[in-house]
Amino acid sequence: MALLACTGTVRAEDGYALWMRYAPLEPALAADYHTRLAEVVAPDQTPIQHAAREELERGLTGLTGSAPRMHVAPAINPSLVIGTPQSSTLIAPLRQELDALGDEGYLLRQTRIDGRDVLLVAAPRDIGVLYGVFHLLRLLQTGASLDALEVRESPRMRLRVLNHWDNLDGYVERGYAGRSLWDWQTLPEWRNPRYTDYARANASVGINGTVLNNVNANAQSLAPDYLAKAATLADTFRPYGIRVYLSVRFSAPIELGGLKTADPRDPEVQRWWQHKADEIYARIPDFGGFLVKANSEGQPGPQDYGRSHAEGANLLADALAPHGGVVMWRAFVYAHDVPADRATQAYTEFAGLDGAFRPNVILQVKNGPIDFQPREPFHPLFGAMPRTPLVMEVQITKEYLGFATHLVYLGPLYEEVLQSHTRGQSATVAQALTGMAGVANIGMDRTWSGSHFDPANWYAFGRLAWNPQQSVRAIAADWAAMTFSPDPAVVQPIVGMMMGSREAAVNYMTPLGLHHLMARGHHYGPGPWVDGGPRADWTSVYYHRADRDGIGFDRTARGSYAVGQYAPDVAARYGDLARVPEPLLLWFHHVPWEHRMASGRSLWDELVGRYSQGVRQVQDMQATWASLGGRVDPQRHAQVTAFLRIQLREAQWWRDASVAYFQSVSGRPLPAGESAPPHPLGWYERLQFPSAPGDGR
Ligand code: GCW
Repeated sequence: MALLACTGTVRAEDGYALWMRYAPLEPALAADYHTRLAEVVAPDQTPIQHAAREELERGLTGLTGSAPRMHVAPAINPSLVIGTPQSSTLIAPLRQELDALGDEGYLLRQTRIDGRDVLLVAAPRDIGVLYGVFHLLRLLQTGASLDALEVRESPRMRLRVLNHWDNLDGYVERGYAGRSLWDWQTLPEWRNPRYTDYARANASVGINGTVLNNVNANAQSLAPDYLAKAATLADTFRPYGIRVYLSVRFSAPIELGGLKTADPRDPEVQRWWQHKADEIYARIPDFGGFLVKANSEGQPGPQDYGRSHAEGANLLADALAPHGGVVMWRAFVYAHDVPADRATQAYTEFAGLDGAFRPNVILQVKNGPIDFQPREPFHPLFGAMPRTPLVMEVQITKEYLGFATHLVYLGPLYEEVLQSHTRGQSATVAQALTGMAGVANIGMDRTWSGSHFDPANWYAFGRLAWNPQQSVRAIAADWAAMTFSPDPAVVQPIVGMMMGSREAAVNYMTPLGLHHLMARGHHYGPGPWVDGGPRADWTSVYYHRADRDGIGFDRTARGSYAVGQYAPDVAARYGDLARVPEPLLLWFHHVPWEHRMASGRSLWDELVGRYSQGVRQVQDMQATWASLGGRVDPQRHAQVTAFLRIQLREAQWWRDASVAYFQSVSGRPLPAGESAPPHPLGWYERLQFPSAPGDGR
C-alpha cells in the first residue's frame, strides 16, 4: 500500500509521457474539475471511440486524482458527454451545426440539459471527438476555466504529416534521438506499445499522417514482407486518425520488379505501379500515398529517361488515384551540373509545371530555397503555383540548429515563414498551403526527441499545421504547462527561454542572413572555411562569399537574380539594400564591411557583435533555468542543465571559430570590448568529428 501511495507522487519524470503526463493538479482545481466532470457518457463501439474514451478516463483520473464514472449510454445525471450525432442521442440534435465543422472538426460546449450543467465534446465524426477530448484535456492541464466554454475547431490544412527519415536497418538520417521507432525485425508480430503512444501524441496535436521511411528510399520497403509490417503499423495508428504513407524509390520497378526501365512512358512500368498500388491497398485500405524524392542528390527519377517531374509524378498519381491516394512530390531538387545559384533551381524546375500535375499530386516544398537553415526567406514557389496543391516541408529534427543538445524552439521559425507575404499585404505562405510535412525528430530515446525540450518542436509543428494562425508563444505556454507545470512561475520563464532561443541560435551560427556555414557532411559545428570537394554548393564559401571588401551572396539583378523569382513587390523589397530586412541582408546582398547598419555600427562590428550576443543569450537561458531549480523535478532539471552547458560550449565555439575565420578574410580589428578567439583559426579548422550523429551508421 505504502509503495502504491508513493507512485502517485514520485513520478518517473524521464520525459516519456511528453505533454500527456496528466500529473495531479493543485487540489482545489482538481476537486472542482472532478465535481464538474464526474459522470461521463462516452460511446465505445468503434476503435476511435474506444481511444477517445480511454484517453479521457486516463486524463481525468490522473489530473483530478479520482476516476470519473464512465457510462456508454446517457446516465441519469451526465456531466460530460462525448460523441457524434450517430453515437450519442444527446448530441444528435446538433447534427446540422456539427456538419459545418467538416470531417475532422469538433465542438466543446458548456450547456444545460434538464436543468443541469453538462459539458459536450461533439463532432460530426469519431475522429473529431478524439481531437476534442485532447483539446479538453489540454484545457484541464493548463488550468483553464470551463465556465461558459464554447470552442469550435476545424483544421485549416488537410494534410498534417510527419516524415520519418528512417532507414530499414533502424538508422535515422539526421536523427538525434536514437534508433528508429519502427522495429522492422519484430513486425508484424510484435506491436511495441510505444507505437500506440506515438499515435496518441500525434493525435493530441492533430497530426493525421506519417511517412514511415526515408525519402532516400530503399525499394525494399515496397516488398510484400515490408508491406505486411507497414500494415500492422497502419492498423495501430488507425484508431488515432493517422494514415500511413511510404517514401518510394522511383526505380523500384527495376530493383523490385526486375524490369529493364523505370521510364514513366513504358506501359510495363505503368502496370507495375498499378499492381503495386492494388497490393498496398489490399493490405492498407486507407493508405495515404507516396512521398518521392526524385532526381535530387543522386536519387533516381523521371529525368533519367528525359521525362519531366510532372510525368514522373503523374505516373504514380495514376496508380494511386483509383484508391484515393496522393503523391507528395518533393521540390527539393538541384543538380550538380547546373551552375545556377542553388537557391533558384527548384523554382526554375517547377514553376513552369503549374497545371501539369494530376489533381492528386501535391508538391512538397521546403520552407526556404536552400535547406532548413536557421533562417531563410520563404521559398519562392509559395504563391507561384496557384494550380498546384502545395505542402510546406519543415524540419523538426534540428540538422542545422544544434542537433538535440541545443535548446531551440522552432515555433518562431515556422511562424515567420507561414506569415511571410508572398505578394502584397494579404497573401501569406500559410494561405498557399494544403498541408505541412515535418521531418520528424522522433526515435527510441526515452524522451522521444533526444532532449526534454525537443518535443516542443514536434508539438508546435502539429498545432501550427492544424491552425497556422495560432500564436507560437501561446503554443509554447501550453506545452510548458503540460510538460513541466501549469504554475505561471514555471511557465513564464520557460516560455521566455523558448521564444528567444531561435534568434540566439541564428546569432551564434549564421547572423544577418548568412547560411550554410556548418561543417561538411554532418553539419555539426562551424565550418565557414569549407571549400572544394565534389560540388561548390556543398561548401560554405559558395554561400558567404566573404572577401577583403565585404560579405554576402548577391542575389539581386547584379548577381544571381534569385530575387526575380518572387512577386514584384517582394522582389523589390528584398532586392533593395535600403529596404531588405536586416535579418536577410547577406542572403540577398554582397555588402561592404563598412556598410552602416540600423544600429549605427559597421557591418563588421555588427557581425562580431551578433556572434557574441548569441553566446550571451545562451548564458541568459542558463540563468533562467537555474532559477527554476526547486520548481522542476530534479531528473529533468539536471539533464536540461547539462545540455545547456553543452549548448554554451558550442555557441562559444561557433562564435570563436566564425570570428577567427571572418577576421582572417576581412583583416579588420575586433570591435572594442570583443575578446579575441582563444585559438588561432587553424586550430578550429583542424577539428574533426568523424562520428557526429545523423550522418553515418
Ligand atoms: O538537408 C539535406 C540533408 C539530407 C536529406 C536532404 C533531403 C534526406 O542533409 O540528409 O536527405 O536534405 O531533404 O532530401
